[in-house]
Amino acid sequence: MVASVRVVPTAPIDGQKPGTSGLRKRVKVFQQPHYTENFVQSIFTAMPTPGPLNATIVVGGDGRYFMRDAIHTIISIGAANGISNFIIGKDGILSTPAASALIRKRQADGGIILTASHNPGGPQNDFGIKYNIRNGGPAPESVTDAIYRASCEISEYKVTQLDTKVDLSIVGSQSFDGFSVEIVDPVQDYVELLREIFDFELIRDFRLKNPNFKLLFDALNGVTGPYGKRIFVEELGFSENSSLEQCTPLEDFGGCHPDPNLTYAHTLVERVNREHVDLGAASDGDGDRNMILSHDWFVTPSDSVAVIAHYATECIPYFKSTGIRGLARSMPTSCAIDRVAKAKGITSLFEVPTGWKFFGNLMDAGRLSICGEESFGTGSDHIREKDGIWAIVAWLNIIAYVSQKSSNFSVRSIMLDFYQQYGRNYFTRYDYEEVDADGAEKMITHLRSMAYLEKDGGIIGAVFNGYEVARVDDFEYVDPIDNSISKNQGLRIIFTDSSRIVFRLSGTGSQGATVRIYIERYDDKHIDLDAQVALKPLVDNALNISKLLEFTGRKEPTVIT
Ligand code: VG1
Ligand code: CO
Repeated sequence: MVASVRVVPTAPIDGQKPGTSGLRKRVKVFQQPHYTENFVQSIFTAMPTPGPLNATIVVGGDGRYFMRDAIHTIISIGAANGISNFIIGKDGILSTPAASALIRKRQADGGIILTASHNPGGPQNDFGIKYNIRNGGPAPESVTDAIYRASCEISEYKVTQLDTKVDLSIVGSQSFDGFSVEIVDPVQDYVELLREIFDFELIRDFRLKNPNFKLLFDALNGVTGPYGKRIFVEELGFSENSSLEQCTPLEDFGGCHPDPNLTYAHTLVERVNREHVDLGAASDGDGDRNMILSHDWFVTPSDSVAVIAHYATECIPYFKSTGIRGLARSMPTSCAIDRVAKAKGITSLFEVPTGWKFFGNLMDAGRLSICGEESFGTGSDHIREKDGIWAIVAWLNIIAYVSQKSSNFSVRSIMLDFYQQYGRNYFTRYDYEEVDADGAEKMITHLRSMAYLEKDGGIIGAVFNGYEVARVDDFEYVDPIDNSISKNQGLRIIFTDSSRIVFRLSGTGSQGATVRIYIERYDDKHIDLDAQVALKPLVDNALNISKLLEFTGRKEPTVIT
């Protein structure tokens, strides 16, 4: 136990409730006196049994502004609460998937990840703190609720007084009075893991046989730069000059929004089109998201996970050996993966609320191998977070495999083949960012009242633009492993042809409210329409039924995916 511990009196601070993925606020909020300290102490207070005494935790983040300060606070408060061993990425750097992998590999008791993911960084922007449990995944709601309760009751926190500051820049072990700190290479263990999962040899071979194949990876100045360089260039042999973009992690992500979608990653999209890139890819600030595209196709994340599931046991060594234990998606994600499950006779198929934390229990129980979210999240049970680089390498592995059998191995041909077999789930998402929180709440209340009306008829049976409403509900999930219940996870309007519209408020924004509308329609006859054209009548229905303009004053979405 640490000798020099000081107790600092404090009082609860409002609003320290973790959202979809940790506590995310403006940096300025975290910098307020006691703010970060209170929350970090609340994590240790609520840490699942046996608690922090003599525990080992992994700490690291996406390199954003304020991360180093937060790491020193975590060491100080953690050691004072009994943590005996901190495993920290060099310079504090760990991508979210690498942190998850490290927690698992080193059998740590948990981890703290410093990131606000795809939210912009820098002094005027966002910071975030997320607690992960010993399986390497985001804490479930029972734990995040306990953290929140602790933050509402806090009256003091403990700090350690150190003679020398921990040096984050030197790989190796450092001993302090009562605890130790181990600084690790953030990339090494992660690369070793991917080497075991994928057929690197096949991809290298493919690259040699197809020297004109162009890969372009954009880290959006986030944490994945060093990972991308190591894997795409050093391991797989792609050219550093032409294949990497924005691969140096910056504290403010170069002023960009490190969110891999068509709006915020537009420089990548433009380069992919201009240079006729065969596989364009990006990941977000903390490296758990991914976007896949080519000069003639954009792969929706819902399709991406379905395609990976389709090919997994044919060509990805990890799944060849484990088989597919089950598949899953978040509720708003399109049902493309359900069709793969059906065709392959996979009965273990789950629809969970938004947020990766809901997949962890299923994986731990051996009932889930591959899963995804429409929000550019794809992953598997190799770790307990979504994994951006994993998804990109999965695509390379699949392309290399397809190229052995056919000369049509472009992203576009792979997608069209997939639709030929399964039909197409057209999908789009409209985001309205930073809308007035009050208006957004009122809109949800309006929609919810329709769900309750269902019992009395309500809009059931009403026809909008030719689509007849079959059902309206508010998604509720009962975890099949621990029976915990999550209510109010999204309003769904489901039509008789299985088309649907889903409404949710974001749980990761830091300012006002973000309204998300998800729209989906299945078609097995016309598979190569433009998605926005195919979905236009449903988009109109969504706007009409929700009265979005009336409640929020917004005419246009901020982002369309
Ligand atoms: C969003 C996405 C969700 C994702 C979450 C965290 O949440 O919709 O699918 O799991 O971000 O991703 P929300 O509540 O804003 O819709 V990340 O890359 O921020 O860890
Ligand atoms: Co992220």
